[in-house]
Amino acid sequence: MIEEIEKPITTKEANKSSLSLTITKIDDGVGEKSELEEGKITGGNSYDAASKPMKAPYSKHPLEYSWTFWFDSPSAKYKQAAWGSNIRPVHTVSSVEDFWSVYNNVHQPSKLVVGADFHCFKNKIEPKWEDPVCANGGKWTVCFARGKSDIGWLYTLLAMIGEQFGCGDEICGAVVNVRARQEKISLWTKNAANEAAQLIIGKQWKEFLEYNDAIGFIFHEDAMKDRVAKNRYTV
Ligand code: MGP
Repeated sequence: MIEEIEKPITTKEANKSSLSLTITKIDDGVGEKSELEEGKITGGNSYDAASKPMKAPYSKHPLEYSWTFWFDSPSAKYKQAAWGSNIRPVHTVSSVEDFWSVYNNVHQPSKLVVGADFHCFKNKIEPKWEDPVCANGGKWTVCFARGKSDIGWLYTLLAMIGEQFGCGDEICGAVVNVRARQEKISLWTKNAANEAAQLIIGKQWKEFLEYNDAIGFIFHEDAMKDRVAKNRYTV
């Protein structure tokens, strides 16, 4: 038997139906055994495989897009001359079930080593300014104290893969940067000049995260020229 259940994230999240995802639990057949022990009539020899009830075929719940997780190891990074030469794709997920199996088996940001960058981008988009899809884009950034971004990271992932953003096609992906004093989550988008789309995404993201401070949007083309680029939009 296949039973659909809602995976609880936190008690608070129970009210956030927009961020909940469905996972599938497969009955292991123990329930059938106990029913037989209670003496229910099964239509003949209960050990006859042919008389067993048919099991529904198991199918995963596909995501709108496939998503690739990338990791940038800090230990190797600081030995490299070229930025990004050590960013590696680690997993690609295409279903709700795949997402949870990866999420449940990788460290949350609070457990990552200082200097780590962990990315989740639409498949085939590299988490770099140089990627053709990102080249004219930009990013919104939210900041958390060290060890405090785990829930924000999860809510960001769920909002992205669950297609919760009004202009979902604009989204490239998200990255969490773990630094000594803070953890930053950035949401990368495609067309930085499309102010209306960016403002919709920025406002929605703050709502999903219940983040009350102002957040800023930086154009990648500005970041390429200036290490401390100015925000072009603020919400
Ligand atoms: P950052 O990692 O976005 O900022 O960029 P952060 O986290 O404030 O800095 P950090 O020192 O704590 O990591 C830092 C620098 O990395 C930039 O100024 C660039 O030199 C380089 N860099 C960052 N990104 C995202 C890119 C990129 O996509 N392409 C290239 N070529 N360099 C990048």
